[in-house]
Amino acid sequence: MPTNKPTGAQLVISTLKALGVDVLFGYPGGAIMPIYDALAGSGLRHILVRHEQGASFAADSYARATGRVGVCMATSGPGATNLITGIANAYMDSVPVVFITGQVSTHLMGTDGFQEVDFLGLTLPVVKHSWLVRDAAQIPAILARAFAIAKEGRPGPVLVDIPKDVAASFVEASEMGELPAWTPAAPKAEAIEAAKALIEQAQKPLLYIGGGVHMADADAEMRDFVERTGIPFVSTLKGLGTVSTYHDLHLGMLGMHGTRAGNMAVQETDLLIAVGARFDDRATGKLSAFAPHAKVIHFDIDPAEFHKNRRADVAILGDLKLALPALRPTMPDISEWVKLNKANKWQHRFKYDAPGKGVYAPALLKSLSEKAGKKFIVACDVGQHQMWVAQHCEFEQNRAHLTSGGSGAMGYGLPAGMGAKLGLPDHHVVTVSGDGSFMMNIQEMATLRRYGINLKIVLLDNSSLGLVRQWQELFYEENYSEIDLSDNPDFVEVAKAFGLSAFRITQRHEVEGAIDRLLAADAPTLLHVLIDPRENVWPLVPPGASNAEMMEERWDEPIDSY
Ligand SMILES: Cc1ncc(C[n+]2csc(CCOP(=O)(O)OP(=O)(O)O)c2C)c(N)n1
Repeated sequence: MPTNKPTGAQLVISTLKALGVDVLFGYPGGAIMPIYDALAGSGLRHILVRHEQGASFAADSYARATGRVGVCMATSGPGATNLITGIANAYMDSVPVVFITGQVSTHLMGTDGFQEVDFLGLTLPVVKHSWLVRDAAQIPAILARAFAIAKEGRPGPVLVDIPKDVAASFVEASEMGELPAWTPAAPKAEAIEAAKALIEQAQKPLLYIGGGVHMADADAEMRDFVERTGIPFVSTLKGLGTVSTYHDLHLGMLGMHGTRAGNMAVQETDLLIAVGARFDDRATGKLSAFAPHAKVIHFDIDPAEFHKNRRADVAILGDLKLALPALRPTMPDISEWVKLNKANKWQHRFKYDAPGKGVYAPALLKSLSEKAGKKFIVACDVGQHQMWVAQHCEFEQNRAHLTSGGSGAMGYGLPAGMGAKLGLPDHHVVTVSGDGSFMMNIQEMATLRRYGINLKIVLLDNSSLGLVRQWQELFYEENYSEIDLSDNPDFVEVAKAFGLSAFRITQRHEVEGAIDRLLAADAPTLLHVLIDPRENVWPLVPPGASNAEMMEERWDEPIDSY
């Protein structure tokens, strides 16, 4: 019966518009039909992916790249469960994404109805907050709250599960009302004073910068702090680019595949200043041997992070935008310490003169980041190529390095590149992937083609699950178990079949021309690079060892054709 009253589904769409959403990622199905019905012709830009996992990763990277809340929709049952990896990914890396899922109608819930799954229950450990909506009139308020919760404090994924009958029901028009304001905690003056005293007594202070800094939008404050104090810094995987990686005082990434200079500094420091970092095991190595001589100052927005892995001498809870400028120590003389670190950085710099004529992936990535310039954004997959990107690409700005850090989810790279390019169309967005990871969401090439998303893909193909192969080589006595991908399809032909441009290189002398051609292309393009399957990531801290016990680079005899 025609009525002027809106449906719950219409309220979903009108609220998303009112919240300023400009693009969302999704895939329709039975239980979410009313919402897709309301979406058609609404003016909201929806990207129809080819697999829900692609939508979840794309929404995540859109949020990381732009600083806005990502939005993702899927239907109940298998549509929703296909999102779980992406939800966990956003949770582990504290990314603000609102997931809207259809649910079976309320009278079918609990009956094992068609495409029914208790999605609220399934996702409980990996969401910041979730709702099962029972009253359509509440949709505007719930969505507004969901957006606010996703962003405030420590960001994270929020789920709104909407049964089909609730979405289809007519309600009195309701409004989302005022977006609830959230004021981040201001740091306590005593904590700032205590931190100041520790810095003023330190001889070898070191900053340990994590992904939380750019989540707090405190890059400018962080950069200012580095300039004011002259304290050398190491970055976590997610902290890369927060302060330019070109900076003189940057000692590189720390941890398992960190730089020698960075890890040596952590071993030596007498005051470790952790900013928006969580003492993750990939960064710390053996915890008991991590920064063994250091007192610790820990800045975080999430009190649960304090003393979780490492006891802090001073814990500063609150907004980094306030806390960093408030901390104004009179710096002691640390010039010898700075000199030592710069010398280590120079002495242990990466070398790119690998033997042979084949493509040396680290050199290719270094060249790629140089040629792409300041507006370079890279989205990685997971594996050796991911670690090479972290080691060899330079990042001038935050939000430029998009990687599945906490969860380490293969398949992230291609949809992540897509989401970032949609968010920041005037940047050079490049996905760097491995042959194993690429296959996990290869179908999203069709999405690139459909929407003309000008993403560039560098596929580093070693015909194997390289990082696993490396571990089997080094720690399982070369017992290679289920890592062979030598029967990969012809990726150039596959990409062409999806409607992309694609070309291949196999030799080192082809690298420069190929990167120029890739970056200049005005359509989504794949560069397929064959690399030595025996190449390893160096240096490496073996599992269970301390960061002081890094294994050093070694090069095999070259293989010049693969
Ligand atoms: C979804 C998922 N499954 C399994 C793993 C375990 N894993 C980590 S790295 C890796 C190999 C990655 O191979 P590839 O994408 O080819 O990259 P490469 O290491 O060769 O550069 C695997 C299987 C993972 N991180 N994610």
